[in-house]
Amino acid sequence: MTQPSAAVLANFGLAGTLISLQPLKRGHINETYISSWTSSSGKTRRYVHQLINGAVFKDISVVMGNIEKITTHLKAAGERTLTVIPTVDGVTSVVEASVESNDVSAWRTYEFVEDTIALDVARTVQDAEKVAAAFGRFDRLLSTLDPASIGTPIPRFQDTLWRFDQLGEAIANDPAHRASSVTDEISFARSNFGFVQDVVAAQSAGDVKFRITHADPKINNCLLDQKTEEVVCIVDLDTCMPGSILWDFGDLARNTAVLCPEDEPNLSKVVLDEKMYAAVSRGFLSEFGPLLTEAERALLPASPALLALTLGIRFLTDYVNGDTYFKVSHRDHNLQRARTQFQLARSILSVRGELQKITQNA
Ligand code: GN1
Ligand code: MG
Repeated sequence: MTQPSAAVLANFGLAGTLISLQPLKRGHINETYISSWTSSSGKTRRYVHQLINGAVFKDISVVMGNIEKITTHLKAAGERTLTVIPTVDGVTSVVEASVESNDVSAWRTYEFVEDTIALDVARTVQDAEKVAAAFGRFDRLLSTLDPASIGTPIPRFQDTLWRFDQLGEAIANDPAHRASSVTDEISFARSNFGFVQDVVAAQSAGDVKFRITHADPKINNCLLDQKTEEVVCIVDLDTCMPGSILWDFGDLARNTAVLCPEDEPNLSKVVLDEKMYAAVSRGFLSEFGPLLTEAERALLPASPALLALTLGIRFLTDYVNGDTYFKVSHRDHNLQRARTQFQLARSILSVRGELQKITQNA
């Protein structure tokens, strides 16, 4: 881990004396630290410092430009959101000089959102409905911002057909000599190519709008008030980009309607919970329903399997590539994550008809 140096921190001109700097172990891409500062009157203020991973986010100015536009827009709508702390020179990030790579990684600072919790797994249907409504609301509020004004921080991010190509390339190059050990997983991915083609074709044929999406609507990217457990705000705005609403609904359902973590090793636990899925549908549609086109509404139930497959393929590709993209905590971590997502896709596809009915009735 690279922690922000005193020189990096000084750029943000934070008032008071630094009393602690702690890593926050969350997320697979960026590095996050929390700093505490006391003023002479004894008041403490906290900040979040994140090293934006330049290997993943090739153009940090796109990421930060999007975040400025989106947070300004949300604040104008009276919504709580993240607050970026600019540097004393008025820019929003500071290049990390010690990272040995051609990619430029950079630090940014946010105000710490105090007195909140984040859930990794929904405990109740109320949790799932509330979080889904918060993401639906986020997407709805951003529907009044021109999608053309928002950049694409990671090109082809949720382009599942392209993700298949990436997997094929990884297998052909096989840099870590792992491809022959994952033939079952590769076969599973490929056996779903037809399903993916059908959903992609239906999206292109139908009236699926170009919209601003969050593109990483994980349950723990929704902060809840520590006491009341009401939604406070949506965080992790790095992947916000123009795209399809199916990405957000699908990813939300894929992670919020499942009662185990994303790297659950016991695959018998990896199932889509229909009650949770119904709650996700109700919550999301309570906010975003009126904005959906008929084609979007009809395609929503296919999106959780699509997003589970996409993420599974991404984890598997990274495993074959030797773990160069996602952080891992053990050798087979990406493989385990891929298996979990594939098991989830299997579970979702086996109840596709049910999901159609549930979403229709939500
Ligand atoms: C990554 O780093 P984190 O946890 O916010 C990834 C998402 C995946 C997620 C899976 C930029 O997000 O796409 O859905 O892991 N972010 C990027 O947990 O690739
Ligand atoms: Mg993220």
